[in-house]
This record gives sequence, structure tokens and C-alpha cells, in this order.
Amino acid sequence: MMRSGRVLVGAFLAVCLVAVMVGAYSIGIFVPGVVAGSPLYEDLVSGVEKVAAENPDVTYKVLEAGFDQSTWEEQMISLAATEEYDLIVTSNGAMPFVSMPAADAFPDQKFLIVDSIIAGHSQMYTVLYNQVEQAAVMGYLAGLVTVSGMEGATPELKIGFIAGQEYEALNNMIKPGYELGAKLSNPAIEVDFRVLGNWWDANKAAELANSMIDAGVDVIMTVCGGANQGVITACQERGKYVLYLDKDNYDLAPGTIIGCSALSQEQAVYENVKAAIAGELVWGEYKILGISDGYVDFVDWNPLFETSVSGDVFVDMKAFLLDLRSSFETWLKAQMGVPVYW
Ligand code: RBF
Repeated sequence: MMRSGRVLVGAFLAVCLVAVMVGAYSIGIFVPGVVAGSPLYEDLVSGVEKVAAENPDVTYKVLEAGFDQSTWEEQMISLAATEEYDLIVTSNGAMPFVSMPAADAFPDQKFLIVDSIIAGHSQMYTVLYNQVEQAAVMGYLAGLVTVSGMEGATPELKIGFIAGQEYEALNNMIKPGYELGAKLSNPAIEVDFRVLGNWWDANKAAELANSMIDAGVDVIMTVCGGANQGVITACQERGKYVLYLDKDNYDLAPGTIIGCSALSQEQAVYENVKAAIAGELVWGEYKILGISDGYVDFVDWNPLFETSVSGDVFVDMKAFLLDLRSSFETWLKAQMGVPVYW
């Protein structure tokens, strides 16, 4: 009996040792909302999936925390309290603050938080995108479209922007960036900005889009997660145009979605999760990724861009992108070089 007991204990220890040696690694993905329809959350999950597909020792679980933001802090504490996860991965600018009580309660818990920034928290690593650049490219295109002879373009120099809610990155990067790009294209352009108040109500988003279209808006940038669909449908029905942030998603509505400016969130998640597993992330640090790093770009390589805009808009936009990508010393780059957010 004694002997078989020892054998069992020995076998158990051997299994543990193998697990440690091959580096079993467990990841909790905290989605602050729902995955479907929110491009950055889709890429958050697919970035981790990619790591797990390459490395059988990596396991992960997805927690969709839903739209009641007042419950996120508690849900994050519960996730950390399982003490099951080597790493919790999450995404959006509020998450460093939402995660702080969980970090305080569980000092060994590490967090990789993308689309956000915080400096000097010893349990967190953050990755921020330069969304001034991302939105400025969209504003420039919106400006070209609204003065163009494209079928849906109105005589008014009004462009639109609908956001799910107001938050720091929106007010300090995305909105000023969009305005900067639009004014660069034509100083007389006005931005009609509306806030939906949530990330899911597609009907209300359609109502907002329709009221903007009634006021002469012909092109709308939408940042509303699952509610983007309402903006897309309204613009489809009225022959107007949509600019889609964060992902190459022309396919959702060819001819209506006429511009996408993407963040390489899947790649950023993939790389930084791998770095965390390898013990290479320096906790407390952050990085900011922009056009020159290859993590922010306008998707002009999808053929649907060329077929969705008029010839002159296409040529102007191509020239603008060439300038932006090749010369970091241009006026625009100088304007965007020191965004106010950090
Ligand atoms: N973006 C989405 O697409 N879907 C969401 O549900 C969503 N929820 C957010 C909640 C908070 C508190 C904050 C600060 C941002 C949220 N965003 C959401 C916006 C997202 O982080 C990012 O700014 C936009 O996708 C534009 O790149």
C-alpha cells in the first residue's frame, strides 16, 4: 500500500513538473461588452486564439461582461479571484481603472490591457493606438467625399460622426483627429457629432443617422460597436456613406462602407500575449503604436475601396496616403505627432 501510494504521489509530481516545464499557461479574456459586432473585441479574442492555436500549452476562457458597466469592476474581481489565470487580457481605455480593485486584491494577477494606457502599475502592461492618426485619415476622406460629385454627396459641407459614448480616447484623440483631417481637406467642413449612449441600440443609431442625413450629412463615421449596423442600414436606405473604424469591414456593406481605417489589434494582442508567456513584458510599461509602426492604417488595399468612391476621390486619397506613409515630416504628421491624450 505504502509503495503504491508513493508511486501515485510520484506520478502526480511528475505530471506537475511536466506542466511547469512545458509552461502550461492560462489566459482569461475579459470582454467589456459583447464580442459580436465590436471589431476590437473580435480581434482581442482572435489574437489570443492565434497564440493558443500555435501553442497547445496555452488555454483560454472568454468572459463577456455585458453592457452594464457598473458591474465590470465586480466581474473583474471575480475573475481574478479564481486565481486560475496567469494573465487577464482585456481592451478599452476604462479597463486599467476597472481592473485596479482586482489588482489590489490579487497582487500576483497580471493584466495585459490593449486600446488603453497607464504608466507605472506593476501588474499591468498597456498598449495604446495613436487614434489621432487613425481618425484624421477618416476625416480627410470624409472631407473629400462631401465636396465630391459622388452620387450621395449633398451640397452641404457637413460630415457626421456617431459614437457609442463619450470617453477620454474619443474626446482627446478620435474626435479631434477626425476634425483635423476634415479641415485639412476643406476648412469650411462642419462635423455633426452625436452620442448614442450605449454600444448596442441599432434602432436608435439608425434614428440618429437619419436625422443627420435630413440635415444634409452625406458621410458618417460610426464607432458604436453592435449598433453600427443601424448606421449602416440607414445609410444604405438613403444612398449615403459610412466610414468604419478599426477593421477592414467593407464586406459588411459594399458601396455603403466606403472607407475603413484599421488597427492591427489582433496582431498586437498576439505579439504581446506571446511576450507575456515568454516573460518578456515589462510590467508597468506601455507602448503607443501608430501609422509609422504599422498598427494603424487606412485600408486602401481592399479593392472595394476603389470601387466605392469616385475616381477623383480615389486619386486624392491615394496621394494623401502616400505622403502620410512615406514622409513623417509632413504638416499633418507634425500636427498629429504629440496627441493630447498622454
Ligand atoms: N467599442 C465597441 O466597438 N464596442 C463596445 O462595446 C465598446 N465599449 C466601450 C466601453 C468603454 C467604457 C470605452 C471606454 C470604450 C468602448 N468602446 C467600445 C470603444 C473602443 O474602446 C474603441 O475606442 C473604439 O472601438 C474605437 O477604436
